[in-house]
Formats: sequence, C-alpha cells, structure tokens
Amino acid sequence: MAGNELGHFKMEKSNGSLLLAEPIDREQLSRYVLTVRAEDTGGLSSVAQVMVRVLDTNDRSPEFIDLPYIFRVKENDLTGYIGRVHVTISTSDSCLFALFQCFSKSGERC
Ligand SMILES: [Ca+2]
Repeated sequence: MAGNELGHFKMEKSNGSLLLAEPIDREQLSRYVLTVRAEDTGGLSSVAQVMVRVLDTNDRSPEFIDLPYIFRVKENDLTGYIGRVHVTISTSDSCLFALFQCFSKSGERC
C-alpha cells in the first residue's frame, strides 16, 4: 500500500479490509490518497486508488481573539446591542460545531 508513509492505515491482506492503525486528526490532515495493489495466486495484479476523507468531530475548543473585550453601555438602556465578541474556529473544528453561549463571572449561564 502506497500513500501510507505516516503509518495511519493498515490493510488485512486476506480480505482487503482497510483499518486505522492509530488515531488520525482531521485538523492535521483531512484527506488521504492510498494506492493498493491486489495480486492473485497466478501472479497477476491490479492497482487502485483509495481516497479516505476524514470527517470532523468536535475535539477543539474555539479561540477568542482580540482579548479583552471592553464594551460600554448606558445604564437603563435596553435597546439591545452592546458589542460583539470574535471567535476563531477556522484552524480547528469545522463551523458545524460553532455555538455561542454567555456566562456571568460566577459561571452561570446568562
Ligand atoms: Ca475536529
């Protein structure tokens, strides 16, 4: 099997099952292209490419940028908008897992 220089995959020669040899990280490499070769007992062989796409799981915390956030709001002003916090998830998990929640200093959800 070619394309497995990192040793992330292994193949069972008896039945062609492709298995993970160790955990893989989508944030490091999201796609693999492997070349596998099958050979019969008569010495004839064929080669095929196998593409493996790594699906994302939520295993990275979002990162706040431009800290600290300082907003000003007039007392008794209930018009709504106060400010906006900026979070980056572009270098970690996909946007599927983005969700904002607000917590007070005591840790209670707002
Ligand atoms: Ca992830």
